[in-house]
Amino acid sequence: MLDYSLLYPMTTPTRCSMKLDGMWKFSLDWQGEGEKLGWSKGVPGRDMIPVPASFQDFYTEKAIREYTGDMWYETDITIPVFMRGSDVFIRFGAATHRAWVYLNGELVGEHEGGFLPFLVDITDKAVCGELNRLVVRVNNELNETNIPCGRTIRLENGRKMSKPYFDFYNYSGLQRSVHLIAVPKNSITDVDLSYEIGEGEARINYSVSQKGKGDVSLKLYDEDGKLVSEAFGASGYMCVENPHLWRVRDAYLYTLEITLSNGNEVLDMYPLEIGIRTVEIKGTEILLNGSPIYLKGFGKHEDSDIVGRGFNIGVMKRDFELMKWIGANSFRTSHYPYDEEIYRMADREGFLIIDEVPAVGLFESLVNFLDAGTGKGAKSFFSKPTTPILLKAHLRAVEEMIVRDKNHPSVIAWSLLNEPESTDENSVPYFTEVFNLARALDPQKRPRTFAMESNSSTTRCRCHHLSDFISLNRYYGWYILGGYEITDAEERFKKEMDDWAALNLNKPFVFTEYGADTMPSEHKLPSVMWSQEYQCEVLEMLHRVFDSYSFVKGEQIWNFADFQTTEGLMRVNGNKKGVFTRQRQPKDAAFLLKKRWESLPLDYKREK
Ligand code: GCB
Repeated sequence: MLDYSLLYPMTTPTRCSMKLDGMWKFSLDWQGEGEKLGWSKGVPGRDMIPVPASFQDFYTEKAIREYTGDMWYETDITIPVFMRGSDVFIRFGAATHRAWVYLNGELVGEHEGGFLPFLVDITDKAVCGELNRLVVRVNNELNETNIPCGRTIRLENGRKMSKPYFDFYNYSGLQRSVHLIAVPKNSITDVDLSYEIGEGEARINYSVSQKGKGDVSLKLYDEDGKLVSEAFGASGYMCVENPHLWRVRDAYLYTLEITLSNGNEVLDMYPLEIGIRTVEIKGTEILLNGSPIYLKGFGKHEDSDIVGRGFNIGVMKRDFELMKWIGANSFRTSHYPYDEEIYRMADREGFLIIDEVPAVGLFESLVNFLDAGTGKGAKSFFSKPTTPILLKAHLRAVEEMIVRDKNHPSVIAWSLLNEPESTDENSVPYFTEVFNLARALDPQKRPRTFAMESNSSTTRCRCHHLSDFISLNRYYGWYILGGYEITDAEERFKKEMDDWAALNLNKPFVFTEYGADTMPSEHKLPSVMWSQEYQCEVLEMLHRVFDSYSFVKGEQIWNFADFQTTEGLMRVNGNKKGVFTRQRQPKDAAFLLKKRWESLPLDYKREK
């Protein structure tokens, strides 16, 4: 179990949270000698870099952009005297892919996994009232014992290079905010919430975890700041009369104020924005508050010019405005959990999230997206000697993701893998552990799924029985029978859907990927692949098929925007399947989707 709290960092009457973002000293460790040379006490050179950001796209030298290995960050922080007597932590929003943290030259913490937060306890090491030197060694090498999977090779010139088993650039560094936080000795560490909605009333079941002593009490305020319910004790329930439910694109957020006190003394206070809603799967329906919904939206990436995968609040705002404009209601955090701000915004805007753990590349292939279409399987990815270590990292990431995100009303499902090699018997015990852990950790028992590539067909996939709804990534008309063969692609696609229908799984299906690479510069009549016209034709063909199967309950196109990948023959300065360009301007397909999505009701394909 996690030994630290993942509550979102906030300043409250009892807590203090300070962002350490800004320019940090930065040095690449070309020889891998930083540790030996004592860089943990101070990073050499004069270069500085913004935090949060990926380090790669600032520089003009290719060897720096492609750098693989250790990189060192340093900042000096004054820890205020008023933090004395509190528990003091450094909280990293993420460090990609692993990090060692030093305070005043001493190793104070380490973490593996590049897309989830971790806390480093510096209570006994921090010198309050003085400057403290914070140094972080970050390593961005890919391997098969951590997620996402890949390899690190050595070029003839001795330099290392990343070979991802996935289709996005290996952006890395301190890509999310870093906070200095002070928390009282007796503190609230976590809260579990689940909802039951009845006639004119909702029940909020809760369970608060704490460190140290103190009595728990809870107050629930509506959006006008009116107290609507109260409860006492570390676990129990609260009732809300005539609740204002959290709905799709019509969010309503209550504030749950959790207090830890000793008589009249408030020991800790933490406010959490919550939405009252339920999610469940019934037959082939996805139900939100008991009513059927149809998902319209995107697979996305955290990816933009200059800062790469670094969190950019302006880009986030633009993305949400575009998603509203186009009539989307949902997205998948392909292929890793995103920055926490994005979930907070989705909570406020009423978007639905399929939250994905960074388990991508669990298929030994550098061109997964190509092999997927050939029907050729990999070589039993889940029976390697390293598999148990990989599984441990995977389970840990599932735990960190669920602990971090379980209270967001926007999160309606967990995606536990993307396009894994699920055709081998050895995948079954591995997947079973991952799926069981997600069920055990989630107080709301949200639906679980994994995104399946084409090899994972009706006859070959060994694991789809574990999914509460089936997520298909399908590229008919692109990797499979593209161009003039598109008519055959449609027939082949219908044949596959008929095969799924014949299995009678009685589960909803969601297309978590479909699309076509498209150069915004290209127009052609009649169409050719890569032209804007062709992207629209592929979508029309695919939508026709989606529309003719009643158990298809969602479509999330690949991708929201063009994004950076490793360079190669199949990629023109990145993946161009965006509906928007990387600069967030529409391609023609955006207008086609807007017309379709604005016309599809939320309960599209509701069963009578
Ligand atoms: C996929 C992958 C995604 C790729 C996409 C593509 O199946 O899940 O990461 O970017 O295909 O465009 O090939």
